Amino acid sequence: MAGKITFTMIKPDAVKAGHTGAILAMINKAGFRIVAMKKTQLTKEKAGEFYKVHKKRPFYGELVDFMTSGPIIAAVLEKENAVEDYRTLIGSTNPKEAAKGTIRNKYAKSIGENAVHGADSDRNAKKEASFHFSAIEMF
Ligand code: 3AN
Repeated sequence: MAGKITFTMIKPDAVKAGHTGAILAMINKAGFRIVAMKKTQLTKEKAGEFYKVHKKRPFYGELVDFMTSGPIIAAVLEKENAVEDYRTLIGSTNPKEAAKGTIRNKYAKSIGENAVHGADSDRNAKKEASFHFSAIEMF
């Protein structure tokens, strides 16, 4: 059975461009409940750890630099079928391929600066949520 929790970040490009409110409104409108949320800035160490699955990829350095370049919004979201439904709401990694009306279609600039992160599995959603939030910060 699909889980009810996913994890997202509004990335530095979208926060800097002032899209936080519009993106949160899309998240709410799509039926997600905010379980936890904070504005924070990742250190190189934290970003490196978060994206360690991509360590061997050519864009890893660029990804860590970008994700630490400014504040982000980290949030845990709840809904039936959360991971899959949120991936649908955000659209493809490459904004040129993201379906019309998705968050990345509206707000992403490029494959690297793509406005939002969404967990890709129930397991990673749980891992990523507890990477950013302690149990007493989730409601
Ligand atoms: P998604 O965020 O859609 O799950 P992943 O997990 O393949 O995509 O990639 C994680 C992040 O790495 C992306 N959100 C993006 O910022 C960055 N990224 C992925 N592919 C590239 C690429 N070809 N060039 C630069 N950055 C990339």
